[in-house]
Amino acid sequence: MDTATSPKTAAKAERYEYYSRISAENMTPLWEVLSALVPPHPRTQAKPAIWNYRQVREQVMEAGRLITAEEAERRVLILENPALRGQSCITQTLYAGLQLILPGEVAPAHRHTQSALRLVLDGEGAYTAVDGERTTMRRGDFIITPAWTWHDHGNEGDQPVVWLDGLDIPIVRFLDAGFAEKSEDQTQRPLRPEGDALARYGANMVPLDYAPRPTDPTKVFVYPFARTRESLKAIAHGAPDTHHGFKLRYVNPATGASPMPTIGAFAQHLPAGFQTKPYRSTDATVYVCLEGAGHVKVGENHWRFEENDVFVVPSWHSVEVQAERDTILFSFSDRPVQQALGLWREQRL
Ligand code: GTQ
Repeated sequence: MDTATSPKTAAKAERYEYYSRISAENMTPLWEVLSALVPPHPRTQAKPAIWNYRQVREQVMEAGRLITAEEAERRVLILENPALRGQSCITQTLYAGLQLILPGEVAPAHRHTQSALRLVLDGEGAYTAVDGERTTMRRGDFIITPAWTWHDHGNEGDQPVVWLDGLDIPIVRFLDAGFAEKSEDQTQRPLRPEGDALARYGANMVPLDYAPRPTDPTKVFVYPFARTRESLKAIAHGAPDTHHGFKLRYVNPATGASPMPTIGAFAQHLPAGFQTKPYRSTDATVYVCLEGAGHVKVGENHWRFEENDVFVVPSWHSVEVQAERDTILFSFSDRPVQQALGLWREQRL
């Protein structure tokens, strides 16, 4: 039979002719896209990826010879998911980048509705200031810049300092809710001495009249690595969780909620030789190795990682980690958003 005139082909031709007519009215048939719109399980476009710090460090330093922090406003190399190039994101919902600040430089004060986290990776002597309080940036420190808080960074030491930025830029862009402004002052005048917020809100106590609303940003904006590390080591007795090792979640100590409404953050200790069982969850997660080294399997990808390497586990991709040595991993994801919306799922495989 001549296929060009078969009833099936004729019906298709009629449909396509119909699609092109309704397209003129900005309409399109659901039945052609339904299974993609309502998939049986997440089918992310994002791909697993790793950035080896040793390989990219020199390129980060090269940026320091090409542009000043002041001219750039923020001198950052964005880590783009290889399947989402040009979109400035490491997962569908999160942005990550490596920020460099050289001795004597300042990254001028600004604020925006995007929330940010910093994870200090390399070098000493930099500070970041959040709403009038400075904090010295030490390796492994987890520092946050809640939405709409003024922040500037500076380096008063003698070494280049690099940290990982994590922001909810894609979420805020998706919602078309982004605002930003630059301060008239390059650097904020300190309003309180360093350590004030941690002493007031981060020592299992709060000021007498402190009654935060659920949407108020956390007052604690630095989680020093020394404390995190001490906690991770102190809980490393008995059997580690089969899928996570010894893993803790960062919280706003006043509320128990995630430090930022859009980004959840975690730290985990995997004892030398430990191997996690495969695990997956709907929150695509960015991992950073703070201590140790090992191998990670993400979906079908196998990589070796060492200190300061960054890898991304897309939504619903299984992850397995094997620690060569005592290993500490930091990670962050959009989990609080998914949990607030009742969407978050996980599976121990
Ligand atoms: O340090 O304020 O990586 O505003 C991207 C946007 C860092 C920052 C980024 C920002 C910042």
